[in-house]
Amino acid sequence: MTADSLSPEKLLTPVLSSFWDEPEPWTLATYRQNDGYAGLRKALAMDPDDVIAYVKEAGLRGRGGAGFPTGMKWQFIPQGDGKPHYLVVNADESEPGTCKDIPLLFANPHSLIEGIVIACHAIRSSHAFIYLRGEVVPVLRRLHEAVREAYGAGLLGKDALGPGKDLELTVHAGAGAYICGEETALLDSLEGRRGQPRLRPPFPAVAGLYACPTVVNNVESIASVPALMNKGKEWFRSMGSEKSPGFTLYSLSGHVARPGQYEAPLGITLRQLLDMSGGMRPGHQLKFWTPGGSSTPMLTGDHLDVPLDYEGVGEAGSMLGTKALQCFDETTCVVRAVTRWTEFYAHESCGKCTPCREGTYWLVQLLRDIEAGKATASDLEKIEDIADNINGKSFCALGDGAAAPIFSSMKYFREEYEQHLEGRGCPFDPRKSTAWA
Ligand code: L3W
Ligand code: SF4
Repeated sequence: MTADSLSPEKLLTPVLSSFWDEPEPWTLATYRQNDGYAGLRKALAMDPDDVIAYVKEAGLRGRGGAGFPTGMKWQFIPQGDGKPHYLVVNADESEPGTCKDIPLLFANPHSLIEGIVIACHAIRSSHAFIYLRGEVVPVLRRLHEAVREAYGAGLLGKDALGPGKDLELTVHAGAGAYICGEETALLDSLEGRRGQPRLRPPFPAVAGLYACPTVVNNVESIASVPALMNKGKEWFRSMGSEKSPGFTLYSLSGHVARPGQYEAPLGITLRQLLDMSGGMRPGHQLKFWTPGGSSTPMLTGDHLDVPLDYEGVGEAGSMLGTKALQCFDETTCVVRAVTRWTEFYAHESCGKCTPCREGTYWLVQLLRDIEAGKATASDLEKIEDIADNINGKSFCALGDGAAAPIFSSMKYFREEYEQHLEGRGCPFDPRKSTAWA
């Protein structure tokens, strides 16, 4: 049966979110009642290299934005090198619109802890870290509580990975800088320095935390491993597509009738997700959307049937990114949305490289002028030129992410930019329009 022929509800494949509605789903007891730590038992009975091979064969790809194969990343860790190996979980979720890891940690922290123990067994690590976005204090408390429970149950700590094989897990709260979600800036921050990206290569797999081999994985990537180990790679591959298999969390937000987390196979479409979630808010139509946060080029209503996997969205000229589907209807001014996102990138630019530090600042000045009706046609060429000088010429992905909404909005909505020029200002301004009524 193809995904197209299934009813909207049948498309849902709740795994990580399967018991979020139960009372206190975050406790070890509830997790165990729902098959919790069954995958770990299977993994610990296997040779570490076989666990890596199994995850590779299952085809799990990183859920943090880049879709890099998880098993391959684990395999990069050199063995027999005499150095400590580290696992660092990137829980610094801050990409605009992205809101999957925080709810997952809040509702089901043990899926991450179980995944961490499995991954540490696979890469032969005895110390793992969770780098959590610092602002989410309730999640920090819940995570600490879950880690305490896991230590109490012997799932972490002495002999956690077998006789004589201890495992420590440290939870670290960041201080609210978006750039610390970039893996090497995160490592600098974890080491106690100002978080700024490092030159890659060497990749963290070779020289990461304290210059030792380190796997940096997203929360959802690691949390997906226990179910994969427990139910098997064939079960995992029965969902999604050949190159992008498995289930995943899609975060729907914006002008939709029922925003929230929808767990479904990779490769379904926004049309199917909107069918599941009651569509756009009543009486309104989709104007533009992002597949994975604002760093992924925006798409339009013409792209409703693009498969949400790394290939389909790529072919449409965007990236799947974090699967943060922000949906905007016809009442939204695209210039205003892009200006707000660009203000975010300018504020969060770490300042290490000139194209991003200077370019994002000037983009904001020009976009604010356009929004206010103070710009001319030559300013549109200027913003394209500046975005061109940021894209591919910056030190890390934040620069490319800042350029993405400029290029994609100019591609699809150039006319709307033009409508703002030379004293006209925003056509969506409520004082001029009834669009907001
Ligand atoms: C060893 C090699 N390791 C690559 C590893 C690398 C990393 C992973 C992916 O950015 C994207 C970004 C955001 N030997 C390796 C290797 N690796 N080659 O593979 O690397 P990369 O460079 O493709 O991506 P990245 O630097 O991890 C992630 C986009 O995702 N994004 C997500 C943002 C997410 C947040 C958030 O809040 N969660 O900020 C959205 O679009 O723009 O392009 O581990 O080490 N030869
Ligand atoms: Fe810092 Fe921006 Fe350069 Fe990245 S692209 S290193 S965030 S200044």
